[in-house]
Amino acid sequence: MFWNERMETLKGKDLGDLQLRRLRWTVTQAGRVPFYARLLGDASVGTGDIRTLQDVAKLPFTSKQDLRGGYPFGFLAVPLREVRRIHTTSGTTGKPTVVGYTAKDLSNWAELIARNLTMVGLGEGDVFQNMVNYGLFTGGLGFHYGAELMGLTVVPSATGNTRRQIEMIEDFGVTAIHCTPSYAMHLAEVAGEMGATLETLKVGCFGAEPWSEATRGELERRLGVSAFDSYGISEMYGPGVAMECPEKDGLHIWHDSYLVEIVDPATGEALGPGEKGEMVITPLVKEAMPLLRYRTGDVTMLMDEEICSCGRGQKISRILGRSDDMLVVRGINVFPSQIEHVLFSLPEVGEQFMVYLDRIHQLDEMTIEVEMNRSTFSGELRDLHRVQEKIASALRETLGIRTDVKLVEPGKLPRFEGKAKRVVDRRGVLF
Ligand code: DLL
Repeated sequence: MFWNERMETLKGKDLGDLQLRRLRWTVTQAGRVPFYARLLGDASVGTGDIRTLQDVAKLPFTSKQDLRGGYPFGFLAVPLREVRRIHTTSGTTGKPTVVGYTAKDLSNWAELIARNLTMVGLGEGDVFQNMVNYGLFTGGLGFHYGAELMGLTVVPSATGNTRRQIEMIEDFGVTAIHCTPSYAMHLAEVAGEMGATLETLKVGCFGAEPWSEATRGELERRLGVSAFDSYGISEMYGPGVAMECPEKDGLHIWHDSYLVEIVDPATGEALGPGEKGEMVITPLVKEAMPLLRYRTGDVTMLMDEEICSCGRGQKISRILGRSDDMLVVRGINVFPSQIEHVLFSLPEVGEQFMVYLDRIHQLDEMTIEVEMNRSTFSGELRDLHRVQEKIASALRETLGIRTDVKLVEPGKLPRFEGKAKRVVDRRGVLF
């Protein structure tokens, strides 16, 4: 099922020509931003130097730091009066990044979301409950307008009051939900407590944070949905950069709107399909805030094209973590998503976990608090020791490091409505 079949299935020379034309347009548009005018001038690169798609490598990278330096409106390529809406990133340190949208940007964006939702089998007659923040976060309004455009009935329930969310799903006959995967786990837990069967649900769109195949299995079983991974980032439009099709084997990039490269995070050298690295994105149709080769910090890889049975093009694998919040524990690189995958593959594990990093006697120590499920919790004490040992050894096998596993009562750890913050790194802090 396609929203824009021609664009979604464009291939070969037709796609290459379109991307090149749009890349050249983006370079011209970026030249209206003083930051880029200077950078392109210093590198003596202009639109005329972009003759093939490979010439993208001549362009400078843009970092999050660069965008921060332009706060608030330094990266706008149009006058503020042409900006119809502003979103910001949820940045936890320093000033957020401001993202502007022209009227055309907003309609481009809504179309990309409509493609996402059509691809996962939704259409007129579906009732879509959008359980993410509706403010400056791009997930709320972004999905909202895309869903309306394609004729879904939208329930803009936003976040909070999980019992009420569940009542609405049942009372309104909701067929599809959108939220973070960690909130979806919480929803499943509360639905279980309420004895709600959520019978009408069929599709779950989950994104905005890393999650694993094990979590997909849990969510599909407990919510009775088919669960799809949705990727986006505010610096582009927000969600609507890439999403899984019913094959659930990689996320299709909306290739007419985003040019994706995977690079070695240390050297910036291009990597080929199958090689893990940092995703660098150049948006091809952004008017208000064009960007050149934006370093997303997200680690993934390009998958072999031309093999998807759905007919769409280029795919990336699910996001493995961030190049910058990758944890380095006793010299070993650990992605929180690996921990999640191990934990949620074990039947004794409940809903939530937290990771704490400390430095004790100059050594990194990783403590993982893991909620048990109800039946493990009510079992024998000696079984608990066995479960603890089992978890620690599964983690050691995958991560290659020893961890201190602490089992906690179901319901004890924090729940998150938006993105989960499961890692607390206390190594730099003096107590
Ligand atoms: O999270 C946009 C979004 C909203 C995506 C709703 C999907 C659904 P930001 O707040 O700017 O934007 O955060 C972007 O979140 O660089 C990734 O590190 C992470 N992220 C987003 N989607 C995924 C995903 C929105 N599917 C940052 N898997 C990105 C893993 C994801 N990480």
